Amino acid sequence: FLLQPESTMRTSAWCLLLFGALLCGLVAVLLPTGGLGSAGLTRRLLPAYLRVHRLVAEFSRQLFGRSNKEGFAEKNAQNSCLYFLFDDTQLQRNRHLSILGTVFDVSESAFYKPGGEYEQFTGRDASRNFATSDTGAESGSFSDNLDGLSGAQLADLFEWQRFYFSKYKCVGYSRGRFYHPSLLETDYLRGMKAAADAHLARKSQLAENFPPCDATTIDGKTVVYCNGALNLDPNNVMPNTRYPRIFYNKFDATSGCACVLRDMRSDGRVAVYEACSPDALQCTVLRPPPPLQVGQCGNQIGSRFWDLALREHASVSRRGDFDDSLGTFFRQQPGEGQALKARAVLVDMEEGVVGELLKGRLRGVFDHSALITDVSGSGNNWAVGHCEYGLRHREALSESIRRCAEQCDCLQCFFLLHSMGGGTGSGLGTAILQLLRDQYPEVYRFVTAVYPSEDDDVITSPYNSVLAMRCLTDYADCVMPIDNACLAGIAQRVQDSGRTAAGSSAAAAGAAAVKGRQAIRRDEQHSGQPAAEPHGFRPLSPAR
Ligand SMILES: Nc1nc2c(ncn2[C@@H]2O[C@H](COP(=O)(O)OP(=O)(O)OP(=O)(O)O)[C@@H](O)[C@H]2O)c(=O)[nH]1
Ligand SMILES: [Mg+2]
Repeated sequence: FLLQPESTMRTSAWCLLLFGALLCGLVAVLLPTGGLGSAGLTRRLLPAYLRVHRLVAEFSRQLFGRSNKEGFAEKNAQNSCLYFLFDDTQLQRNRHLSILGTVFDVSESAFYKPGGEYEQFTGRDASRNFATSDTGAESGSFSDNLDGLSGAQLADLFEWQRFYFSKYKCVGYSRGRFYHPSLLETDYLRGMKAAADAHLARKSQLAENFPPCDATTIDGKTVVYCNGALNLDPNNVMPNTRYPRIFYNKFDATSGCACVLRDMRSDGRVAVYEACSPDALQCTVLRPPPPLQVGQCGNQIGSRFWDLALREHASVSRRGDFDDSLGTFFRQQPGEGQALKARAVLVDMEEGVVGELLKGRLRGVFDHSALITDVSGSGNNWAVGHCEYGLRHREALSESIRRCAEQCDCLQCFFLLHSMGGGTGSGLGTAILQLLRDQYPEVYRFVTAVYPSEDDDVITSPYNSVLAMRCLTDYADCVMPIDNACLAGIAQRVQDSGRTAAGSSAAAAGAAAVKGRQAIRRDEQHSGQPAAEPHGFRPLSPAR
């Protein structure tokens, strides 16, 4: 060891030698007096060993002019990890959390105590769950297998690890996939690190060429701009002046506003905003009309959409800024706090589902003036929804739709989401389509209709579907039918593949998307604000 060329090995060898001498001295002095019980021996001696190692590492660095490059020594010098090697039983017994093979003592945090919200992460290495934002609450699966994960997911995972370093004491390493028994990193861990680094390098290159635009709301409209100020003179430009463009980022599969230099304006990845001059330094974003969610099914699927949209945005815009992509689906309420409001019309003829939405986590997001409800529902009867409620609520529906339509800049289509099996979705949904046809004949009507499965529990669903289909034929311009049986099958398959945890990255991403957890917000990581929970979601607030 003493002759090893690697400074890490040499340092450790020297360290062990010195520590051994120290230990002998201690034992010689303390054992006869009964000063050290054997149970606490290792625990008491470890900090001393760590201190000796640091001293020797520093001495070695000064002497040989080299820093420790490899594996654990560098990490320890930076993060003060203890040199403990944990096996699975020890991890479980101590209720420690392992991420990428690094073990943290989370026992002091209420979140990880028995009954705590994140108890499930203790006693194991659930690195894959961190990377895929799967808390395991639904899937019940935990794994440290990172095969098939994307660079972005791996980069996220290493960020999680930094988070734990910043908040909890690192007490050692878990043996297995990420660390050899010698405490050196495995090739597997190095490969994952390299993939994450490559991702970050590409991402920072992209961020340099396509920095995000600033955005603000002027007269209720979203305006995107570059160069840090509004109302700049487009005739007085400098070589570093940037122009707002829609940027299609294939790398992250996202799109949004990016500021590009003059000679990058013809890049294939960018496009001019509709109704905005190519030389403009700011553009008003044209907002599409809001979706109309009708009935229980429409509102339940819709609510997951809003949830997912917010989480996706949170994962892309780490500061949670209000930008043009958020402006597509949300608007900022004028006044104090500038609350975010979903641009949706919620319709249901019973109060239950909408009431739940208004009590849930997204309660602040829905605009109460865009809710239309009744008390008793349509009783799974197309005719009640279509004829009775269609007539009774025609005025309110018309008014609500008009208000939403006025807030959008390019009224090209309406988008309706409902089931074909229930009374409200099929009956009132198609009555709304008829109303749109009458009042906005020039505007396209797109419908996503959920068709009942073979084992549907609504006995009248075949009748409702047939009656509604006739209306769709007459009033809709485009229908995207969704087979509920297929939907359930996909969800099941994705969940199963998530359970084995070694599924493909696509499956994992799909699982997270179905669960609506694609983008877990790292509250404490990014905000500097106190947050309620490390794995939870920041309370929604606008323009942060
Ligand atoms: N995929 C999916 N299908 C749903 C959901 N909720 C209900 N459905 C389906 O929708 C059909 C029943 O329609 P609902 O939307 O519950 O009924 P409704 O439109 O509220 O009508 P009424 O209850 O009669 O007033 C059945 O085929 C259900 O399987 C859901 O959350 N997801
Ligand atoms: Mg209902």
